[in-house]
Formats: sequence, structure tokens, C-alpha cells
Amino acid sequence: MKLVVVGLGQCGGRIADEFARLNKRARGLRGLDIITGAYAVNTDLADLSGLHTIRSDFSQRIVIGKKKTGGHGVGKINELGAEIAREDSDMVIETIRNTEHFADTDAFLLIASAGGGTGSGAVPVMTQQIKERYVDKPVYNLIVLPFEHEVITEDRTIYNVATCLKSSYLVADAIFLVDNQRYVMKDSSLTHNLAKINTTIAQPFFNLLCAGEEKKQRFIGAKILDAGDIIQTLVGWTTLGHGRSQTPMFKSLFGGNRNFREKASETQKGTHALDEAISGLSIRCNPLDSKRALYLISAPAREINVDLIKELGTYIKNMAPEAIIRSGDYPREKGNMEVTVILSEMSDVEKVRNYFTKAINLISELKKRQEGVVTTQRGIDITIKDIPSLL
Ligand SMILES: Nc1nc2c(ncn2[C@@H]2O[C@H](COP(=O)(O)OP(=O)(O)OP(=O)(O)O)[C@@H](O)[C@H]2O)c(=O)[nH]1
Ligand SMILES: [Mg+2]
Repeated sequence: MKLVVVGLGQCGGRIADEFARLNKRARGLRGLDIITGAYAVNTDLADLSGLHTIRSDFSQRIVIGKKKTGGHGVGKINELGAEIAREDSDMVIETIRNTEHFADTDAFLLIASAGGGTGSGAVPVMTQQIKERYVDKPVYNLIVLPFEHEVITEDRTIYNVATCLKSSYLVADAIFLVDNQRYVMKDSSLTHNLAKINTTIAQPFFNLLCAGEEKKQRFIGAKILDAGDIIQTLVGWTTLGHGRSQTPMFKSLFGGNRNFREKASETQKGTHALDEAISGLSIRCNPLDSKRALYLISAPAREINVDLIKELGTYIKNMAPEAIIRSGDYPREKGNMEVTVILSEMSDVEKVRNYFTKAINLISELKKRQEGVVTTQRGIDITIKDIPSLL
């Protein structure tokens, strides 16, 4: 599957940069292209210059709203981010359309944080505009939810998250929810942490996108997972995860005959990798609430057997009994056994629901406060009228 990836705002841009790196890896290691174009769009010039892999000319790092913000961002006001995106979306879409391999694109992936201003406001607007222009291509969002400390200390964050999620949900074909808090590692600095988090966010997409693009016979699975399967799986609120199980250093010392013990150990490795993928899902959720699921197993060809596929299928079926499950295998030459999992069309995600509830409370509180402010102002106004003015 080939994506056009558009990162909006600082967080979105950095993760899009990570996807650009993913494509470099796919090219270098596998001779495949999985990204037809990677772009970073921002109101903030300095943020754009901090990227590494997205080409540094203005056709891939796109500045919007320069007149309104002077190139300094929108300072968390996501209404302004939305307004700027509406004004400049034609220019952004035109730039994307001019990419050399644009015609090969299967879908769009727009990435942003929900808690900031530029990305949070621009992501639903850009999604809507792209959908209007390209009715036959799905448009997905990957939305990053803030760390807990950001929510506690700043009410605006709650408001931004709720308005961004609601608006994106109305227009995007599916939304990958990524919760920063799930990736917190206590022992490292925040910058290092963010870079690490971004790598972890992009990683599950690597095999997922490569599998359907393989041309070499020996890497083509018994059941290929291609763009069609992925598109059919992705609807509404979505989460994904990736797990890996180490391949033992000392493989069968006694030639090629694979006995039942080895098969059993492969099944065990598979379930271990699947466990890891589920426990590391990008947002906490109840798999019972998902209506669609997908899993991809990537492993050395000799380790992929029927028992393993069956075992993983049963595991997911028990976990998400209401879901339509799609699956595939991706034989590799060597390396670990890896499992990628997607749960989609989630009817409930507690964290999202909580954001909506908190925002509603916040808005009514704000209204009350504003009314309070109006009365005090009126009080001052009354006393002020007897004071002489110098103007
Ligand atoms: N995972 C991840 N989260 C990030 C990154 N950078 C910022 N964030 C999160 O994104 C939110 C802040 O949004 P930004 O993307 O910086 O904001 P913006 O879209 O550039 O908007 P403005 O700066 O307000 O114009 C916070 O919740 C941060 O924790 C990043 O590189 N990775
Ligand atoms: Mg910014």
C-alpha cells in the first residue's frame, strides 16, 4: 500500500518525517516504495527547519498562514489553525498533486497532535478538502493525544482535543488514535522521549505497507495482505500495535526436518508477539468494542505454518468476537517473528469519551465564568463614569 503522508503542525511534521525515514528503509532494505510523498505543513517556520528526512525545499515543507502568524505558529488557538488551513488548502493540495508518483497513491494519511493549535485545527479542514477533491481515495488521520500532565495544567488542551477529534471523526475515513501517555518512558529526557515515541508510532506501518508491495516471489505470502484488505479494515476510531518475538540463536541443529516441538515453539513465539502487540496498542481500549480487525505475521518463511496462523486467528476471534477479521502472512528471509495488529470501527474508546465529557463541562463552566466577568465589568463601568478622562 502506498500513502501520501502529510504532517500538520510540529508533532505531525515530526511523525511525517518518521514516515519519510520508513520509506527510505523500505527502499534500502527491500527495494520497495511505500510512501509516494511525505510533507510537513506548518504555520511555524522554525518547526519546519527542525526536520531531518523530508526534503528541505518549500515543495515538501510547506508554510501556511504566513501573513497571519508571521511564521511563528498559532499558539494553541486551533480555530486559527483551522481558518488558516481553509485559506491555504488549495495551495497545499496543489503542491501535493505535483508529486511525481502521486497517481500511485492508495490513500492519504494526515497526521497531527490534537492538543496543539496548527495541527489540531488544520487536520479536519485539510481532510475535508482532500476528500472533496479525491472522492475515490480514503483519507485517514493519525491523531496524537497529549500527555496527562498537559491535560492537568491547561484547559485549552482539553478543548483542542475534543474539537479536533469531533471534527476529524466527521470527515476522515478512519482515525488512528495514538496516546502519548502510553509511550512515556520515565528515565529519559522529553526530546529523546518524543523522538523514541515517534519511531514507535510509525513502526507498525512498516510491514503493513510493505507486504502488499512485494514483487519478489519468495517474499509473497500464502495470504497476501494488500491495500484492499487494509482499506476494508479501516473505519472510524482505530488503534494499532506491533509485537516481536526473538528468533532463537540456535535453530534446528539436526537438519531441515521440522518436528512438532519446533512447530509448537513457533506458535508460542507467535502468541508472544501478538500479546506484545495487543498490550502495546496505541490507545487503551476494549477489543470487544471493535467491529473490524486485522493482523499480519512477518517471519522467516520456514517459521510460518498453518498451526501458527490458526492459533493467532483464534486468539483474535476470542478477543474481538464481533469483529470481521482480515489477516495475512509476510515471509521474510531472516529476522524476528513480528505481528502487526489493527482494531478498527471501535464503538467506544474511554479516553475519547472522557475528553468529550470534560470539554462539555469546561464549556459550560467557561460560560458561567464569562457571565461572572460581565457582571464585574458592569460594576466597574458604573463607578468609572464619574472619573474625568484625559482623552
Ligand atoms: N508524539 C509526539 N507528540 C508531540 C511531538 N511534538 C509535540 N507533541 C505533542 O503535541 C502537542 C502540541 O502540539 P504541537 O504539534 O506542538 O502544536 P502545533 O500543531 O505545532 O500548533 P501550535 O504550535 O500551537 O501552532 C502536545 O500534546 C505535545 O505533547 C512529537 O514530536 N511527538
Ligand atoms: Mg507549533
